[in-house]
Amino acid sequence: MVAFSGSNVTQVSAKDADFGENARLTYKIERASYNKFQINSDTGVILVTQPLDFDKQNTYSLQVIAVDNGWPALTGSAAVLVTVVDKNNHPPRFVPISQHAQATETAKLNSVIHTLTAVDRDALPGSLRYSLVEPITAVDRDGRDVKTNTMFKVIEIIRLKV
Ligand SMILES: [Ca+2]
Ligand SMILES: [Ca+2]
Repeated sequence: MVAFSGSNVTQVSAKDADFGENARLTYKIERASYNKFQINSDTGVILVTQPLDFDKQNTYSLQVIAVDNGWPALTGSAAVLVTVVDKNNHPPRFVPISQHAQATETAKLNSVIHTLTAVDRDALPGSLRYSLVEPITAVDRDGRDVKTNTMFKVIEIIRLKV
């Protein structure tokens, strides 16, 4: 999950068996990792204050306390474990993005000429699917674009010669 600043995560509440000011509670985060969360001191609503990224860290442990307004003030505490839910927020990437493969002109049909690997921080290894994007373009040995029709003509000429 990528949660944006201000998103509600959860709400904690505490009970106080006293009355009046002795039961009026203020909520605080006593201990948290990375300062990514804030608690509304009156309501106990916990907010995300910085973006979360499952692929970097997928759980956060918070220690929250409720303090009453009595004298002396008394506190109660609770642990809140925040689990980040993954979203597909990273595109697949080829490394490097430009690659070179060689194939001999006598390469047999279906022989392997190159293996590409892409990485995606959301995906499990081996779970990506690959496909060629049409049109596939070609250049001749002088660097000129080869049109499909031209290619057919060349093949026809060779056949005629044979
Ligand atoms: Ca992805
Ligand atoms: Ca993700």
